[in-house]
Amino acid sequence: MKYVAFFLFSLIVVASFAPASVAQIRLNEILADPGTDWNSDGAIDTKLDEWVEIVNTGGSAVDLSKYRISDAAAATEFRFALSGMLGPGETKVYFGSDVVAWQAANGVSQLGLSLNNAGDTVFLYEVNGPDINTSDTYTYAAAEVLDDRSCGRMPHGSGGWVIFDGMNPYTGAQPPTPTGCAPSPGNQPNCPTPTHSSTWGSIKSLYRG
Ligand SMILES: [Ca+2]
Ligand SMILES: [Ca+2]
Ligand SMILES: [Ca+2]
Repeated sequence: MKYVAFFLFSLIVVASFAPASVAQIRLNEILADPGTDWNSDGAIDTKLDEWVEIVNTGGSAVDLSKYRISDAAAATEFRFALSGMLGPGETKVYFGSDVVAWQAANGVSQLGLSLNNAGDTVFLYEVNGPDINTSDTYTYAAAEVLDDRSCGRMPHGSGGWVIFDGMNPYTGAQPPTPTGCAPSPGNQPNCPTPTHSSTWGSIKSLYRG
């Protein structure tokens, strides 16, 4: 009986600390180890071609000027202050080059997004006066990001985190799930069409020998 009471008490404690609702602006995709000219400036750069995609999952436009992106736990060390409006269902991509330009204009160290290839945590903060809330955060491992893999939500905006490994297939067993979809800055996941290879194989076998 004592254990049942403790279990129920634990449930109440967990429930009371659960977030009241999912944040409207969420992290949606992260590419930390670029081997491609993702920002289309004519050069491949380990800092400038990193990117983070956010999405507005709500039904109304949001003023992004309260939001900050950081790879450090302290919001005071944020890398980038967002600006502009984001409409319902819309995504926005911030390349390392966008972040460096903001850092140069604001007189802070031009470190870009500083997404560590060996694993890192990305924070999306919402600042309301003295209150700093974590709107969303994601911690990735090296396998999720190495050599033009990205990690992100699937389904787009609403789902859990998966690996978009279409450019560099992941065959290991470490979660999250590899999808075969290519990284998709500013878009829905770019996934291959199923080929039904087993069906084709069984058709070919009819004409063998
Ligand atoms: Ca990196
Ligand atoms: Ca580039
Ligand atoms: Ca995307």
